[in-house]
Order: sequence, then structure tokens, then C-alpha cells
Amino acid sequence: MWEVWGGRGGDAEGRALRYKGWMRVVFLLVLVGCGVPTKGASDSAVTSSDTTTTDSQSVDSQSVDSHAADSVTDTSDGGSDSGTGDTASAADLDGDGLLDVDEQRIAAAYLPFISLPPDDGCPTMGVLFRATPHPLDPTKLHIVYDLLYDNDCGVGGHVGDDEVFAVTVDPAVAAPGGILAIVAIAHQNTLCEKDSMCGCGGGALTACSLTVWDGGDWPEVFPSIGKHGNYLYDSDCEGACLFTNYCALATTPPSPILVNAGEPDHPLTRDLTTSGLVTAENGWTNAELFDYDPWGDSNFGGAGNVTSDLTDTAFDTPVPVCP
Ligand SMILES: [Ca+2]
Ligand SMILES: [Ca+2]
Ligand SMILES: [Ca+2]
Repeated sequence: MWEVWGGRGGDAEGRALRYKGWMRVVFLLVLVGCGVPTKGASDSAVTSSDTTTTDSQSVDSQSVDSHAADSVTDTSDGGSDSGTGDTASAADLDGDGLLDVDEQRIAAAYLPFISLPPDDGCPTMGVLFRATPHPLDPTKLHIVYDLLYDNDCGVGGHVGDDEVFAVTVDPAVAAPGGILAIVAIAHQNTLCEKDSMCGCGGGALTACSLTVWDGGDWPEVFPSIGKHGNYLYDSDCEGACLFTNYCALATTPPSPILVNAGEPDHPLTRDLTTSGLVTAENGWTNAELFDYDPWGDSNFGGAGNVTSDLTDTAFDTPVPVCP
């Protein structure tokens, strides 16, 4: 089932590439024979870009490579038809049955529109995610997004901030349509807790709040200014928590780095700095957040426990039938 997301049989593809190589030689000979000018074949560039070595097994390269993988249309030319990307693209290092490159690609592609207010005073942020086959329907994914910030600078602010929402994704439907449901909780386990859930408009789920962006109707997630509590409707946020929380519709969402946490029994990162999320280059300033282990069951600075975030059943999402 998962191969429809890009899984490939290495040997079969190798044979296909070799066959294509021979066919290309034959084709070029025909072209030269006919006096037709030749040009580089674009797909050779794509396959050469996949030559990412076997250190795909390292967590660092995975998070970085995934971003490269998102921009699949590698414009570099040259390079041989090595086709050696199979080792990397076939890896399921967190053992959940999903190819890790697909987890990364889908988590990036189906990230809802995060409406981080333009005047947020502490916007430095990255996203740690956990993607798994949805327990209710393995053709869908359950993705937990943990938005990690350098600071919470709202009322009662603190170093570090962890704010979670989760989605159900149908990878067979392009984003944003394939975002089937979202669960968000603002200020979990406090008197100000606000739980919300929305969906694609089918069944009993209230439809998500949408904004037009990049040619699509994207479901929105509203982090409150400074506090970063996640709300699914702007109206739920305005003046929430004793007039300490306010939200705004941003014109563009942030483009955070996304790092795959892996699974509890097979983590893909034990250090968010070496994985490229909590780094000075990304604007992070609080030394106590560097080299944080998201599976170490410790608090993220003055914020919550990320291990709990990644395993919290409060963020279980339904699988609605969409119109
Ligand atoms: Ca996997
Ligand atoms: Ca996973
Ligand atoms: Ca917060």
C-alpha cells in the first residue's frame, strides 16, 4: 500500500535505469544520425540528486536531505544515472512501515497554514513531528506536529515553548484537500485549556477555518501572540484565557524546519541541535534548549515535556468521510 507514496524496489529500478540508459544511447545515435541537436535529459539530473549516500541512516542527514527532497526538481545537470538513492529512499529507520522520506515529504506538504501573528515577539520556531499509519485506517497518516519555540513571551512567559496539534492526512489526495481533520489544544492542563477539532466538512466534524494561500483553501492553525497556544478558530482565541490570548490572520505561514522524531522504540533523533532544529543559525538563543533529547522525558526548558507531546492520546485524530 505504501509504495504508492514513492516506495521503490531497488533492483527493479536499477534494471529500469540500465534499460533507460541503453535506450538513451540508441536514441542519441538515432538523433545524431538524423542531424538533430541533442540536450541533456532532465531525469538524469533527478536521479543523480538522489546520490545521498548511505548516511541517510544518520538523523542529521535525514532532516536536511528531506528538505532537499521536497525540492525534487533538482536543476543541477550532469551526473551519471547512478540511481543509488534507493538505499536512502527505501529506509524505514523508525520501523513504522512508512518510508521515512515519505513521512518527511508528507509532513511538509500537509502542514496546515500556521497563522503566526506578524507581530509575535518571539517567533523563532521549528517543528518536530511524528508521522505514523493512522490506527483507524492505515491508508491515512496520523501526524503530530510539535511547534517548538525559543521562548514563550506572553503573560507568564518562559524559556522554550512546546505547542502541539495533530492531523489526519490522506496522502492520496493532494494538499490541502488531503488534510482531513485537525486536533489542537491550547494551554493544555491549565485552567485556560481550550480543545478544538475540525475537519474537511464531512460528518459531524465542524469544518476547519480556511484561508486562500498558494492556490488552495488551507485549514488554519492560529498560535496566539507570544503565548503560541494553538487554536483552530480565530474567534476562540480573541481574548481567551482572561484576555491574555489574541490571534491574527497572517498573510503567509512560516517556513520552519521539520524534523522527524521517529517512533518511541526507534527514535530518529535524540538531539534537536545536531538534527538541525535548535541551532544558532536558526536564531535560537537559549543555551539550555540546545542538544535537547525529545525522547528523554524531560521538559523543554521552562515548557512542557516533548516526549509526552509525541505520545499524548489527547491528540488522536478521527478519520472523517469527506464530501
Ligand atoms: Ca518510517
Ligand atoms: Ca514515523
Ligand atoms: Ca506557550
